[in-house]
Amino acid sequence: MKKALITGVTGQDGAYLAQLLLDKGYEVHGLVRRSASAEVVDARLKWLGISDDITLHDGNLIDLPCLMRVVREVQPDEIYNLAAQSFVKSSWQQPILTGTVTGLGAANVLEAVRLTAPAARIYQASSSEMFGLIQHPIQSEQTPFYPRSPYGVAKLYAHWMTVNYRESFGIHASNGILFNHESPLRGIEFVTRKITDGVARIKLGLESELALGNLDAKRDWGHASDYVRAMWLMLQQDKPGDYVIATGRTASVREFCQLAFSYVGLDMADHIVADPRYMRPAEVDILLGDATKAHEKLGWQPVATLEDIVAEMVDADIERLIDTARPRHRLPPGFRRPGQRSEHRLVEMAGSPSLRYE
Ligand code: NAP
Ligand code: G4F
Repeated sequence: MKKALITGVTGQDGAYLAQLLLDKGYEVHGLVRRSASAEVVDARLKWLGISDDITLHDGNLIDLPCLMRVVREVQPDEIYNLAAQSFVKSSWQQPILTGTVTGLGAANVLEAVRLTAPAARIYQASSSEMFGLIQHPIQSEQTPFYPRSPYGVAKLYAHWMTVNYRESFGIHASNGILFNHESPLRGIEFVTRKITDGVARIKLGLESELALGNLDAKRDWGHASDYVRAMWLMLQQDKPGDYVIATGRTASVREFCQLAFSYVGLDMADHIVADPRYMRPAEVDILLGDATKAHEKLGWQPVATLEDIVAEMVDADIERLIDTARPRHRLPPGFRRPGQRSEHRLVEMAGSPSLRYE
């Protein structure tokens, strides 16, 4: 049985990847950082119904001895480094933390593997945010990088460290340059989930407005479940490499709003308000990926369309909010009734109105 270690297992991609690897028969281990809200830390894993199937290890990406201990104990065949401070807007407020976790943290993972399990294969979660101020209208593995945020700069350091460890030490380390990918498990602070949660609230009469920043920004949006399949495929190759993963279609935040509001029969013009708090000091205006290499070498293709993604996310948010509003006997945090995972998981994943990121 193959063993995989996922850092960032409690995040969107970590949860979908863990599910994929369990389905493939892997023994799945995850690194989890200590939280005072331990009862909600594995909410996404519970939502997918897999929290009991994963071995969780207490640890943090910035603690190299701890990473070495976990890697030595698990001796994984594959390591997926998904952990990061991943919210671009926060990276201007927390540039040093972002550099430490998202940049140096990746170097810690590479170093832990080099010192304790050099035969393990590594996936590094690189990002289309590294293209930033785009140097070519369609971005591929050959397109020069020009990051526009502390997050993008940190990811670029991690990207080149991964290339460097591959070339210096012969480690099987691959970078997945993933364009934006979304799902019902997306964090509430990212624009797509903020929109689908907002649309659901407006549809249910809980709110009337949705405040957003730059509606003209364009992104190449795919589905997280398609993109974690690409991660796995990269580590099944005889030789490591770097791959762009994208759909080849770009759409603006405005178009995403139109799709989401019209899906529930509403007109976005009646509800969207512009709020400068959500503008960024430097913007990535447009991203559009060319995943030809992944199509040809990995045999990877995305399945979900943007319309599919919008529909799934809006439906899930409506379901969560209805479930949250329904009065019932609440169980203590961390507990669930046997065989009744749906009730608890929906409460845990519902966006909190008080939790609003600028
Ligand atoms: P996410 O939902 O924000 O998950 C990030 C994960 O990292 C969470 O499990 C988080 O733990 C963990 N983490 C944060 N700081 C940590 C630390 N110091 N030590 C250990 N774990 C830590 O992100 P995602 O959307 O799944 O993305 C996965 C990876 O792909 C990230 O590296 C992201 O930057 C990259 N990426 C994402 C996209 C996208 O569109 N989603 C595109 C390109 C690249 P907590 O649960 O405790 O917060
Ligand atoms: O959803 P976003 O916050 O994602 P962003 O910045 O593109 O980053 C995501 O994708 C990267 C891959 O390219 C990942 F590496 C990264 O970890 C993350 O997953 O913002 C998307 C766009 C931006 O242009 C932003 O300015 O939406 C625009 N936007 C407009 N109004 C907003 C809002 N973004 C947020 N979060 N909130 C708004 O109210």
